[in-house]
Amino acid sequence: MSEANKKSAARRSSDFSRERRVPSLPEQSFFGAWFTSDRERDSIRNGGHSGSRPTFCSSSGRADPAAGSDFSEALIAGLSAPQKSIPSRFLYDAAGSALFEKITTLPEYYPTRTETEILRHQAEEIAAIVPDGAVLVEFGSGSSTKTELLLERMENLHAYVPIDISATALQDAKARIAERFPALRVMPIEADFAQPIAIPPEFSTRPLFGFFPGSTIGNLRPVDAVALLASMRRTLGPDAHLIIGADLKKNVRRLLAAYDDADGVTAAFNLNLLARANRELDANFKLDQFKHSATYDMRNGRIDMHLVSLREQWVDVGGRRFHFDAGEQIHTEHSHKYEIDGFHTLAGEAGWRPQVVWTDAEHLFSVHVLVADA
Ligand code: AVJ
Repeated sequence: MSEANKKSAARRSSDFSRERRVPSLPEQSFFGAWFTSDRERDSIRNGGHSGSRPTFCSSSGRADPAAGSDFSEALIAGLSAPQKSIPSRFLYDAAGSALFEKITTLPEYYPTRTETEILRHQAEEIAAIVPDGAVLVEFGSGSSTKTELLLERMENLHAYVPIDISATALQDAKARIAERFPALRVMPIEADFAQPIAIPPEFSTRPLFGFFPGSTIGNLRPVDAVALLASMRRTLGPDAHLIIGADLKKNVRRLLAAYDDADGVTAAFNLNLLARANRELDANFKLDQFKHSATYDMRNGRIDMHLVSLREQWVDVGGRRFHFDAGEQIHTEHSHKYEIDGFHTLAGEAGWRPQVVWTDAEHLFSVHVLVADA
């Protein structure tokens, strides 16, 4: 059987199928960047709060404390452009994060549930790939809920390094994980994972495993996704692995339902951007004069979320007036969907090689193990 046929046979054959595996690389990492940031007793604060900010949010779904300061600037810039837009990272203030949590429990929103199922089913196999003494580094760890499924099986892990922009999320996660896994070192890093991160040198000589679940990678345009994956590869060093979740292409009706649920939770999540502008920036959006819309862009393989103006209107934001035509749209989020091969191509452009990929029985979602190219 050709390699391609073997692959498609594996894809058809069974639930949670393993699709491809290449031999593992040596286990030592030789990451050379020395850790120089300030170091606190149980958390490291590491860059990320200055300079340009990314156009996406952390997978934690937590509020980004630094985001409020540039919300005004980003909103005014976004509403001034011919095609109006608001960067998706602003979806996650406290109210938005709570709404996102609610989305993850909706019957229509399959990604969280399906990825969790895949991780639960494959935890043993994932743990078998991770050698004794390795360090697990999670990008945008949030509450670290999915991580516990892996930690349960990784008995000889040296340390867990959760990276998140929210200090509170890190503290809560650390406390819970330290209690549940008393032998495990937990060394949180408070940082924006979109920025380069320095792994403490005491860990950087060990086998490093990145973990980036949630299909957050899908919120980036492909060029930005490649840049982030390349940056993670630099953070983790030459012999690293990366365990990453990517949402798959599927029936369009199913995709649209996931982003426009019957209870209107996703609509509320999207409209919260305008409510947030009213709360924080002295804006006067009338929430009943805009509606949520989710469409699937076939050519780019992505869901686009918009807020649509229901009539011609003017809105004040921080002392400026913005005009909206009836039917005019504000773009608020991309959520890219991949084929397995397409995702491998993307990872390859960032210097990662596929080692193994798992999907669920319905082929809704994929979890990949990637290995850094030499
Ligand atoms: C958690 C950012 C990956 O794109 O599916 C959910 C965000 N947006 N419903 C996604 C989201 C609308 C979610 N991510």
